[in-house]
Amino acid sequence: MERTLILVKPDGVQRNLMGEIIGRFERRGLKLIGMKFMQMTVELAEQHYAVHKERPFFNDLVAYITSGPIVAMVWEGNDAINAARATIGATKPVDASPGTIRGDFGMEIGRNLVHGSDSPENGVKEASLFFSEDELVSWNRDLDPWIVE
Ligand code: DAT
Ligand code: MG
Repeated sequence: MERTLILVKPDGVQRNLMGEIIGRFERRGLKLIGMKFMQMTVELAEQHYAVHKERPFFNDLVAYITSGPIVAMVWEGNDAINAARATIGATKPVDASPGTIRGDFGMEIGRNLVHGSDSPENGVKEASLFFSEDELVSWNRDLDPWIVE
């Protein structure tokens, strides 16, 4: 079972797209195991985006992600990483297919609405940056046999 950290970024919150974005993961069949509404500190943002530290856009990225509240979530499922990234769409919203979150709502890479982990290892690592293990909920979803064979 994989875990992915999903963030509704500050533009998603400000544009009243929280429910729309969360609903897409929910309807897809991923299972929510953790959620919080919060504002990221610069310190957390620098940790979360540490791999991009040397990139020219790093400071803008940190300023954007800390500019307002976000929704941080952990979703679980078989192939959760690929399922979530397909639902999110390409990094550059103009390249993202219609039907994806970025393809339906985004115009620019610096306002691309949502984050999703890019590997199972990073899913676990990123989830633990935002959530302690006791903030994650293990629960049975009665619908599961209709989603997971
Ligand atoms: P993703 O968010 O699709 O996983 P990423 O991990 O490569 O993309 O980059 C993290 C974020 O950094 C991305 O959502 C937007 C920003 N970013 C990436 N490449 C960029 C670029 N060339 N110019 C500006 N911002 C960029
Ligand atoms: Mg990434």
